Amino acid sequence: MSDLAALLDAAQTGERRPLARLLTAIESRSPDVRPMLPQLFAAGHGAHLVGITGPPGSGKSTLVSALIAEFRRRGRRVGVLAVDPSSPYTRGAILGDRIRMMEHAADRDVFMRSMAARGELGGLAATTWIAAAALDAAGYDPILVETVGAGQSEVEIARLAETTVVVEVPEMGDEVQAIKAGLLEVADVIAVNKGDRPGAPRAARQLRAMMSGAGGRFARKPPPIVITTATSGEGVAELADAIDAHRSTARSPTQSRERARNQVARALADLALQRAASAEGWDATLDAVASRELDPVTAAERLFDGAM
Ligand SMILES: Nc1nc2c(ncn2[C@@H]2O[C@H](COP(=O)(O)OP(=O)(O)OP(=O)(O)O)[C@@H](O)[C@H]2O)c(=O)[nH]1
Ligand SMILES: [Mg+2]
Repeated sequence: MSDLAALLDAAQTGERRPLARLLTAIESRSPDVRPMLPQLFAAGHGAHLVGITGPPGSGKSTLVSALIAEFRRRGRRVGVLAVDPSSPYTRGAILGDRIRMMEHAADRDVFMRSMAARGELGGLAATTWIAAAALDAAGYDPILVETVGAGQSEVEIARLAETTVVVEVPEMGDEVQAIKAGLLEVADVIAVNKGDRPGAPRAARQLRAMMSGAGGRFARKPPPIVITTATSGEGVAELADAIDAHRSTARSPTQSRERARNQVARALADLALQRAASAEGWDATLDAVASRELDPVTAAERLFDGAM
């Protein structure tokens, strides 16, 4: 990874290959990346980082593709990261995404990248964050991050995004409803996709009632709900408007600080674990906890304080 500045300059003009190599280094957690981080973050232009999440098959990739088209019409250069925490080995979903977004493959002002899971969840969130920083430094804005599935990692990645779009579909079974509740808490904008289905307006009304219910768990201002049909593009301009409108809210001092806190907390947890795991006494400590001679909290305290 010779010259980061030259690489970023080239990327600004639509030269995607060096940027693709940088993302490979980030994804594989190359030791070359760490020394670049200060320069990478300093080179950022302040791109809007948008998370797109929701139940499997709700149309996230189709919607991302439609959003790319909409933002391109608005003269923006668009970066896309498709993150798949659930399947480190099978790349089926990601291949599907590639095909779905293929219509933008020839556009030099669109950069798309699939990121597969490597290692633990927290690591994936951190890697995604650095990849987004690289796209920001390369002049893409907005950066759309699609996460597949519905679990802990989605919520974690959503917490790093400035604006989180949760994609729902009408006529969901109870099972999906349960997943939904957790995701709705992180929603800044809700897209009720598959708007061509008859249940869409009703689903939107139900969600609205649920989100604005007095004394409910959603104490904050309810997010806007937009009905979209990703396959035809209907409602996608409104969705892009809602995303753009949320940008300034996301950048209030309180929210910026909250995000900074999450990023630093994540990095700190990774660092503590990394240091402790390479310290002397790690194996002995694990053995002591396994044999119940030591409780895990005391063990962690001792490792953190370097006392093992
Ligand atoms: N009728 C209808 N079908 C849609 C719409 N949007 C997406 N689909 C279809 O829904 C299916 C799933 O779409 P994807 O975009 O792959 O959904 P996804 O949420 O990215 O799926 P995963 O990444 O696997 O979780 C595809 O067959 C799409 O063509 C829509 O607005 N209306
Ligand atoms: Mg998808």
